[in-house]
Amino acid sequence: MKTPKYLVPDLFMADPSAHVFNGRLYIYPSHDVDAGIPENDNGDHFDMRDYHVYSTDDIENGTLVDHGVVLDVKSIPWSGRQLWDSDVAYQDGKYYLYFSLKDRNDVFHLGVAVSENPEGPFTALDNPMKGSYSIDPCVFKDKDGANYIYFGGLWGGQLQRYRDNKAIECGQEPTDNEPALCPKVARLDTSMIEFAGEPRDLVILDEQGQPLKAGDHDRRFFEASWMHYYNGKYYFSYSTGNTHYLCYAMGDSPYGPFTYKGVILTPVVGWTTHHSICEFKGKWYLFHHDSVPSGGRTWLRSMKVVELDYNEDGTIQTIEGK
Ligand code: FUB
Repeated sequence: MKTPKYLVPDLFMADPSAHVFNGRLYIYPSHDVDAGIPENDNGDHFDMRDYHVYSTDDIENGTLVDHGVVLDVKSIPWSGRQLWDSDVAYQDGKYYLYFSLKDRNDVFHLGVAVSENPEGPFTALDNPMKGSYSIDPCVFKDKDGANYIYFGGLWGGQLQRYRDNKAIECGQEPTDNEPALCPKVARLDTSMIEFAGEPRDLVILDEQGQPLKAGDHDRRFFEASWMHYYNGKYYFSYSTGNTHYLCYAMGDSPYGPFTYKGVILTPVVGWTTHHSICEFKGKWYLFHHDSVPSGGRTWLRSMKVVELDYNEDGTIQTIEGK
């Protein structure tokens, strides 16, 4: 499948996180709504209220099953507003849905909801993950079975309000010549609902081995973390936010450091770009979204899929977003 294909253009599903469970492909998107909220840098126009789950046994030509609403914001005990990006992991007979949500003080945290089935429904825990902040969780299971959670997002995602995992008085991005703010990574403990230790910075280096600078807007991390493993290497991929690229960096450990390698997807129609990368039936796919079906309304996005190609040296071939 070399041409990107929309998955459910009539319903606005964004931020797709794809995984294979029991030989079937599952997609966990955000569910965009037209809340009538004007667009701003805080992302208030992304006022999502529930999640659906999709699954298929043939992503190229098969039917995509909509498993319906699997978690509603009203059923989350600590909810304020805005159910943003999520991801799902499996461990010991249970499926854990990690999600981004603001509490009643308008502070983003990561929440967890649990199910016995990959298609849900999911039941949310009473409280957010202890010590969690910001948005866009992604969970990666390493070869040894350990699970790692990656998270963070700038601007509306509130990452600039923290340093060393603590809230600061005046949340600001570093100046252009300082190192960029890093995405966070923590190993999950065996309960799957807590960090095993303090989240660490996931450092992205340039070709000289120096951390990317905050002013390097075409390459520095903004949001939408994803981790995958291919041919002996760890790939951390992410969005550059205000410059709208999906980029990637390669490393030798789930903690990094990672070295910036290039662009996976050039800017799409719509402000945000977001993705996941998943192998299914021997092919690698990029799941992403754009705002073409909604006529360019940035807050009404539609998920897409396209095959991903690697070069012999392990680098990824760039896909055109428009
Ligand atoms: O869907 C809301 C936010 O937009 C996500 O959490 C970000 O990654 C961006 O896609």
